[in-house]
Amino acid sequence: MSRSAPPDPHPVPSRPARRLTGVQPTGPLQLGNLLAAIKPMVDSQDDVTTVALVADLHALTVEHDPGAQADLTLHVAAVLLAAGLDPARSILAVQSHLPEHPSAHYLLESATGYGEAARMIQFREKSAGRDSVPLALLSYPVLMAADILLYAGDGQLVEVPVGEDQDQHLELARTLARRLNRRYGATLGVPGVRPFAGARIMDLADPSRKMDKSNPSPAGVLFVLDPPEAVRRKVGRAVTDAGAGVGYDPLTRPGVSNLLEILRCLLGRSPAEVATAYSSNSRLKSDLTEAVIAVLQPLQEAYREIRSDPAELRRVLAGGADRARALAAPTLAAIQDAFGLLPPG
Ligand code: AQP
Repeated sequence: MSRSAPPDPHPVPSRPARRLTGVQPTGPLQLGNLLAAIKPMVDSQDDVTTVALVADLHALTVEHDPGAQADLTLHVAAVLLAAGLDPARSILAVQSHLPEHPSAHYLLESATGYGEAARMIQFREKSAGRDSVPLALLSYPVLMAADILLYAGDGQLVEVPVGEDQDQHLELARTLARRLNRRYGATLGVPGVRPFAGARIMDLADPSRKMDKSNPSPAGVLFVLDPPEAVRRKVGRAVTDAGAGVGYDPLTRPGVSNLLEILRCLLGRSPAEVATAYSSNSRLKSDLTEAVIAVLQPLQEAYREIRSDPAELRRVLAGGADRARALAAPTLAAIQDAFGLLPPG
């Protein structure tokens, strides 16, 4: 007789109800951010409640320039809007404008074990061999859990556009919700948390590493504000691999496969399908250049217009913070109540 598994007390609902996208203002945004995180978010804003956070608190886990931080935050917000995020349909807010985030972070930290945080694979990898490790590097997954629970603490399924390397961090949000319920009698819903990994765009000059906005050698990084000449130069010099013709195989031909991957994201087709249209790398590069420029030019025009009216941008962000707070504040109040804190007033 087969024994069936006990039913999951917190089954994951099948339809995503919210999408939470955080973009860190750690540098000028690049094509990987746009194609894998921002575009899917913009395209789905009619289907799911979309919360886009300029994750400036997360940006502090790496060295940063205080003199440039506020402008980078405005840059990220303006790119999101220029890419089509509609502040009337979606919520766009700056993480540090919402004291709910650090408040929830601290409370969740007090329910997280040191060993539990230190065992996270990302922490072990990022801290390995360093003399000095900021405490924030240890605790940022708890801040991520706070971000998630604040918008999904009613048990909704929330989608977070991160790669599988973040699975452990996403699961932490569920673990902490369960723990707060069990240990402190909270009544948080345990959210379903689903990563959605879009394409992974690699560096044009070194296709073994991810395209990255804070790469100190940006020759292989296509920034969303790059002018057409820069796009032509960077794509023209992109590393391709030895081998006849154009074929898609990320393992043996990472350079050309990356170019196909970018082109298929821009055209909405499969990389193999795109590959069949080309017999030479130079044709592929020139079509890719034009496709990138065609996507970036209208975005850059919209971006310039948005940045030309700083007061309006600040007004949009203030409105977004109000709307974000309406979702986040009740969850924070429930967590504070579970910890037995005296309510104000
Ligand atoms: N190369 C990439 N390919 C696909 N997706 C990418 N993302 C970033 N780079 C690529 C996705 O963009 C979203 C926002 O990223 P982030 O700003 O939160 O942090 P990140 O992943 O660390 O981005 P960068 O550009 O690589 O910047 P830094 O320099 O800060 O490390 C995320 O959904 C991310 O997966």
